[in-house]
Amino acid sequence: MPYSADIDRKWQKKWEETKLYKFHPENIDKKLYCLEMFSYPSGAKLHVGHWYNYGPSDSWARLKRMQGYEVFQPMGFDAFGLPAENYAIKTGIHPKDSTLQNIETMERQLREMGASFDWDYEIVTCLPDYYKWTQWLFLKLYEAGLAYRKNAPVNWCPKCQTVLANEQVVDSSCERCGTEVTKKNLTQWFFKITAYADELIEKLDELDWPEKTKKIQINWIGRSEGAEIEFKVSGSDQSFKVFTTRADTLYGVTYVVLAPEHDLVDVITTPECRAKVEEYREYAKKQTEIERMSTVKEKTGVFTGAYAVHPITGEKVPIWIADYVLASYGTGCVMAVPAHDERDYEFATKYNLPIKRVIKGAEGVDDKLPFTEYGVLVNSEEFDGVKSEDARKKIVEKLEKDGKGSLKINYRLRDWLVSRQRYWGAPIPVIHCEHCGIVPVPEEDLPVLLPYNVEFTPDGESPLKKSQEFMNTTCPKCGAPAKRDPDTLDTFVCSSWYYLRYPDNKNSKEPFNPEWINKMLPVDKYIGGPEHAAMHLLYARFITKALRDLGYLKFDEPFKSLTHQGIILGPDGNRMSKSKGNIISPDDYVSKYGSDVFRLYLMFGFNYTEGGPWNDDGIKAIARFVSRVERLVERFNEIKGDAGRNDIASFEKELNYARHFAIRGVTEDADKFQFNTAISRMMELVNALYKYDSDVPQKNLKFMEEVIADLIRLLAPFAPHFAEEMWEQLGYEYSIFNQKWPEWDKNALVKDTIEIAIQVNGTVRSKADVPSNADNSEVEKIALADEKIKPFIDGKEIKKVIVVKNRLVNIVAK
Ligand code: ANZ
Ligand code: ZN
Repeated sequence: MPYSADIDRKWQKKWEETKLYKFHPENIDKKLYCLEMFSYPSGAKLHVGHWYNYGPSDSWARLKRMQGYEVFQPMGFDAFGLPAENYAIKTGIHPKDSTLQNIETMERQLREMGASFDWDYEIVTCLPDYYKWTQWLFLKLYEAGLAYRKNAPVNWCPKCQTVLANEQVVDSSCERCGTEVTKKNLTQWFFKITAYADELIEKLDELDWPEKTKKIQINWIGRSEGAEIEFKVSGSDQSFKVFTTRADTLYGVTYVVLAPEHDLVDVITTPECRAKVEEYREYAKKQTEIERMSTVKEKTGVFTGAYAVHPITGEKVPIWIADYVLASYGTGCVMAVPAHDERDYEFATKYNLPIKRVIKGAEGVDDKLPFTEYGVLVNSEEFDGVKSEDARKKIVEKLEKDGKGSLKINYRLRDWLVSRQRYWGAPIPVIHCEHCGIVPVPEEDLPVLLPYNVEFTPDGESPLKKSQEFMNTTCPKCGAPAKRDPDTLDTFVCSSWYYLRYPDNKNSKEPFNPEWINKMLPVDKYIGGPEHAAMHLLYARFITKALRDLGYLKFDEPFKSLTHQGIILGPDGNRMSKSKGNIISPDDYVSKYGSDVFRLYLMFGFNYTEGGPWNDDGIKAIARFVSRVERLVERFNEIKGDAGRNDIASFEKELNYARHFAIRGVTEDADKFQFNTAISRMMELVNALYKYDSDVPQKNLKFMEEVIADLIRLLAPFAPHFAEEMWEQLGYEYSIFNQKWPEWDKNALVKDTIEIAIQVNGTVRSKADVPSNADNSEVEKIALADEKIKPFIDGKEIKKVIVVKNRLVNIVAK
């Protein structure tokens, strides 16, 4: 029976009946935690992306299983969040109903894909037995001062009617729906991820992660070393601090700039300037932060009428407001040095502000600008020969003595905004009491259940606010009537700790047993999309560190090793989408060729970490390869009773070489997720077996059987159903996945002869096979006796013969 989807079903059934993928906790010393980012339960069928995420990574896990690891490979669903809620708004189907329905469908399809997940460890984040512990996590962070509430201008998506974390704003638009994001002042909950900024950078060094991802995290955190310098407001007792990375340019300051939103603006603006300042503040409010940071946008600003006093020279410099200074970075104030900063230069030329050059050879600024009396050239006077960096230090030291400045490190990273004004999420487990303020829900009262009957059409308010039943409660502290928090948690909170729950998913007393979890984690291999570089991966790292500091975990990092898969694009090179009509459905291929052919093709036709535009040119070649293996097994079953030989002759040696070459190649390449070359090695081995079959009339059948068995073992992780079937047809015991992964024999890979080049005076004139164990004088003899070089040395004197072992012989003749 040729391989088909029927064979897939046969083995899936058997695997399930025999619990083949069961994780055995007693083998903890050999555990390998292989985790694929869990899925979002969407209603549609599994698409190529799902297959590409989960197929090859499953093959990797199967490889590890055969190599003797006790693989823990769980799967679950990231089930709260906007898509289900938006779908519900559109269709009227409750998010809980649609989500649970989708999970059922998806789970079935994942099983049909033949992925070796141990479903006993499944988690679903929207179910109370999970989100109870998401709420627990919130309370622990709250107790530790790592969760706090504050009023702040936040990113607001007018379409989704909810706040967004900075990370969820892409090109000033909502990551989910593309609507332009605005700012809104709201009281929100934050997690203090900034407390871990330094460690989040430093510990990256220890991780086996793609360099690009590390860089994204470093840039996102944006550590910046500089100084805070105090300026007094002239004629008042007010003062403000600026953040600068270039204290060495302090003598070049000719004006200062406050962010338009800065509190001091109201206080210092003079009556004559007030109207203009107010008007400008209104204008600035409408700009997004990204627009304001843009280098191409023309700089604008207005004068406040007030002056600041230069902390060293005592000179008066005008105070402006301008939108290129952000309220949320540093101190929200900048000392402007137009001679050495592009933005300041552009601004100063536009508004006719003075420019003082204090550093020689600075780029981008006219070199002929005069030095004024306060302009200090960094390599002159007291700064004679001092490098810019040292000048920075010297100036800060000088300021420090007078209490006017100090070193300061700033971060771009902001605290993580976790509250959402949406329905489909874990309720925030606090109670607001008129008398006691914010009171955490006692742990024994968790979970705070998300009510089912709620009007969730978004109107900017939290939907839960409309549910009296939910909102009204009593204060756990004083017993007075009190209100629940109407907000829900960002879904990234659910996914920031799920890897800790899997190995202990049924624990009803605690989120996980710490002793057990400290044995099971960190995750040995994490596989998922590169789009999670700045959000999920940063949040998960932060939560791990916070729980470590709270005494629950003994490790610093959740994911030791990380691999990103690429993306399969539509045949037109665009992302697959319904609107572009370029979606490729795996189902058609799977029903035509069987899931293993489809899976093999995904690994063979693409470079796993890169992906690329879909094309199915190669899928026929893969189908042919599979049927070639099938025929080989059939053929062997036909001839296995024949009289054979027992000795090892040269053709056996050749086949043995191909066998061990394939074992080494597949083992090494697949381990690095280089599946395409691994599959090529197996194809070569199949060719070698065919050649052996046709060239050698009287075969060593025992040997041939060994090679075929090794081929099927090699194939098993990549074509699991098919390999299981072939294994059975060869008459072996179930299951191939309990077989040991073959090892390669170094000696079989030593070729008897090696081809070397023969040069005369540096030009290659011939090639020759020499015994691989020949010494230099033997090789020299063979080279000199070579017929093809005769014409080039005849009549000449051999001056010298140079032998480069295993590579070439150069004859110097004159
Ligand atoms: C004077 C100066 C002179 C600066 C010079 C730069 C070059 P990073 O590296 O990103 O930390 N700055 C500080 N706070 C700002 C804010 N809230 N909005 C906009 N710009 C701000 O950048 C630090 C530099 O960005 C600081 O150093 C400051 O300008 C500006 F030749 O101070 B500098
Ligand atoms: Zn109270």
